[in-house]
Order: sequence, then structure tokens, then C-alpha cells
Amino acid sequence: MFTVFVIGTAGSGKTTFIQSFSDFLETNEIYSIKVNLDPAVDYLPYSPDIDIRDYITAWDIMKKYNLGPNGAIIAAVDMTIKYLHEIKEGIEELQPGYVLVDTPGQLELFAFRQSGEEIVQTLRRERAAIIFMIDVILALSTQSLISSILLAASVFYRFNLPMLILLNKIDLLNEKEIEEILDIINNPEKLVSGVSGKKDITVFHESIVSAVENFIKVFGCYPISAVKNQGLDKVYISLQQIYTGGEDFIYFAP
Ligand SMILES: Nc1nc2c(ncn2[C@@H]2O[C@H](COP(=O)(O)OP(=O)(O)OP(=O)(O)O)[C@@H](O)[C@H]2O)c(=O)[nH]1
Ligand SMILES: [Mg+2]
Repeated sequence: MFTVFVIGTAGSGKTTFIQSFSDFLETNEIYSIKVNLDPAVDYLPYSPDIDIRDYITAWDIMKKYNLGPNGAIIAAVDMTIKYLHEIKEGIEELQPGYVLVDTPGQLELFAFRQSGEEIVQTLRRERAAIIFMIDVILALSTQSLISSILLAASVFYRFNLPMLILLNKIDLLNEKEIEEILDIINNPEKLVSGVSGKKDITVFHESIVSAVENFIKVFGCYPISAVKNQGLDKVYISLQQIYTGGEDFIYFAP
């Protein structure tokens, strides 16, 4: 069983990716299940095999405790802990090859809280990985790409699991923009030159940028379109490498 947690910024396409990647796996005759851990989602394009909303919804918590939307999501994520063992048993009964886990939109409410870590550590069994989803439109400038990768890095430090970074929605880019993104992904050292052209560059900036460069080299950054099913095969190949190679894979990736 391979558990893949899909984490990323709000609206980056986590839910859409879960739908399209599970279709991709099905086409390749791999049995996967979809687990929704977003207590605030209203509509899902897929029907989840396991759904936190069967136990708890942000909407009910808002009403019951008179909380605002963010407070309700925080409370709902914290309360998820109570149902974790039931959720875990439900997953194990289904005996899937892949478990695709959808997480709440507001990444910080899940990834940077103790309860998020407990959820990931309890639900993972055997191998696990994180897919970090970035909306490519928000990463078009070098600076924005660097900020997004730094966010991915802080999620890595939280969970310490192998990670793939996905730049989603490439169908919204023109050819030149795609080429520029691919150029950086294939030669991440260009990030340094991309930023050092700015006149206020400092040694501190350069060291951050070179850390980002190394991060991309180790984990890999994959342009995809969850809507148009582009790039999913490469994501699958890398996930399989993590699955079969183990978590040590992160230290040996090209
Ligand atoms: N053009 C394009 N739109 C996409 C793609 N993937 C997702 N979207 C759109 O982006 C919007 C957000 O997609 P979701 O899948 O709900 O994103 P999410 O990260 O789950 O959102 P939250 O859970 O609310 O944070 C929707 O309107 C999707 O149709 C893509 O590959 N291309
Ligand atoms: Mg979602």
C-alpha cells in the first residue's frame, strides 16, 4: 500500500489532480482509493471512498461553536484525530495499491499544525510520499517560483517524507512560458542568475536561491495539467521509484 498525501496552496488543483490521477491509475489497472480529508469542501468531482465529512464538517462546527470559517477548519482538523483509527481501518479493509489523500485548501491549517502531522503519521502505512501542488500561474516569475518552492521545503521539514513538486495548470500557459519553466526545472542553477540580475541581491538571497536549486534537483519538479491529463505518466514513474526504492530514494534521486 502506497499512501500519497496531496498538499498545496488553496485552489492549486489538489482535488482535480486526485480525480485525474486516480483515473490514470485505473487505466493502468492499479487499484487506488480516494480519501477526502477536507472538512470544508462543498463539491468534489470524485466520489471519495473515505470522507472526513461523514464524521465532521467545518459547516457543522461553525454553527455549533459559533466560529468563523478558518477557526472551524482548524477545529475540524484537530477533531479529525478522534476518527483516525476508524479511517485507517476503513482504508486497510479496502486493500488498495495506492491511497490518494486530499487535504484542506488552506495548507497552513493542515500542514503547519501538530494535528496535521499526527494525521499523516497515523494514516501512512508502509511507504508514503507527499505531492506538493503549486499553481503554475502563481509561479511564473522567478521570485514567485522560489517562494513556492520554499513553501514546499517547509512542508518537507514538517513531514520528512519524499516529495514531488507539481506545477499544475500548464494548459493555461503559452509555449514560450512553458519553455521558460522547463528551462529552469532542467537547469535550476538558472534560478540564481534569474534573481542575481536584480540590483538588491545579497549573499543571503543567493544562499536561499541555491538551497531552492538543490531542493528542485533532489525532489524533482513536474509540470502537469490535472484538467488535460498532461504529465501524469512522469509523476507516476517517479512515485513508483519512491514506492519501490523506499524513502531513501530522496537521497539518491538525480
Ligand atoms: N486550467 C486548469 N484549471 C485547473 C487545473 N486543475 C484544477 N483547475 C481548476 O482550478 C480550480 C481549483 O481546483 P481544485 O481542484 O478545487 O483545487 P484545490 O487545490 O483542491 O482547491 P482547494 O481544496 O479549495 O484549496 C478549479 O476551478 C479547477 O477546475 C488544470 O490543470 N488546469
Ligand atoms: Mg480541494
